[in-house]
Amino acid sequence: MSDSECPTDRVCGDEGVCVAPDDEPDAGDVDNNDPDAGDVDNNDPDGGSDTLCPAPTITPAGAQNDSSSASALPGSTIRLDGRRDDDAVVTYQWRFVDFPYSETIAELEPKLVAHANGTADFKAEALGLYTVELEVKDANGASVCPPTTAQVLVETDDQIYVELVWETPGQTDKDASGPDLELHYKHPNGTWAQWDPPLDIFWYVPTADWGIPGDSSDDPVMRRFIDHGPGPEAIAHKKADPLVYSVGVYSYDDKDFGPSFATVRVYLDGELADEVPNIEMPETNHFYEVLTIDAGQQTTEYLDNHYEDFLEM
Ligand SMILES: [Ca+2]
Ligand SMILES: [Ca+2]
Repeated sequence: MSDSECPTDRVCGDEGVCVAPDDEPDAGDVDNNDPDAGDVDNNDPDGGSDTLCPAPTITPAGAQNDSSSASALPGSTIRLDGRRDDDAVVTYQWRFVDFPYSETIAELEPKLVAHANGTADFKAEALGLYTVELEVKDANGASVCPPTTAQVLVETDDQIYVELVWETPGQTDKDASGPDLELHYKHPNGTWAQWDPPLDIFWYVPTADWGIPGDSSDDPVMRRFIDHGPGPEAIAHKKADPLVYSVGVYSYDDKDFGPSFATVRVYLDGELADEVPNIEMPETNHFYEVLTIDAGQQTTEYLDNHYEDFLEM
């Protein structure tokens, strides 16, 4: 197509579409009508706002998804894809607008690894909603599309799921290896931190054969543990006998950073059932009995017991 094929008041635009002369590309104009820039009220007869400014897709690793929302299990690697169908030279800028505990523990923002081709990935450890925003910019740094978002809800259907996160105000160097807290989950017949019989689940006893012997579907599992903040550590009990289990937090090593402040969340059948925020863990060897979980009643009850010099490990 050429200008002569267009009506008298139109010219042939870059995409072979007749456009008003004013709509010709205008470098640096953010709110532009540049058909190459893929703006939403563009002149692309194919409805180019969809192909040039697509919402990113969000997909747990190993799954299939072509939409901008998904659900995933904790610990999943999440792949974002904002690639465009055209060959315009653009850069892709991603940022989290929301993630679990974002209002209280900023350090829990996952590391988002962006690739030049318009994909990105991150690991979603904590349960909850993650929202990522994508901005596509041209060579001049101008936005070529309105920001778009993608969301993934990290959830589980375990009967009991306990999550521990923590922050340490005295740790000013956020890159340093911060204090090490431990999540504990104890059978009613167990003793804290004893591993024989294995009735307290923590990093040293990450799983045990509870319930029906030889049947692993009713065993508790330490899903994640980590030797520094901010966590999360998590224990999953997919199918629990109708007993009363206890949750504890131990300060294994404060690493001379002073008190840490822990939050414990309890999910029952996938729903947030209880949260104990802002638990002060003053120093190494401090133990806190947080609460009990009645798996028969599906209820929780606070213990709120602090112990100094509790364990000699
Ligand atoms: Ca730990
Ligand atoms: Ca078992």
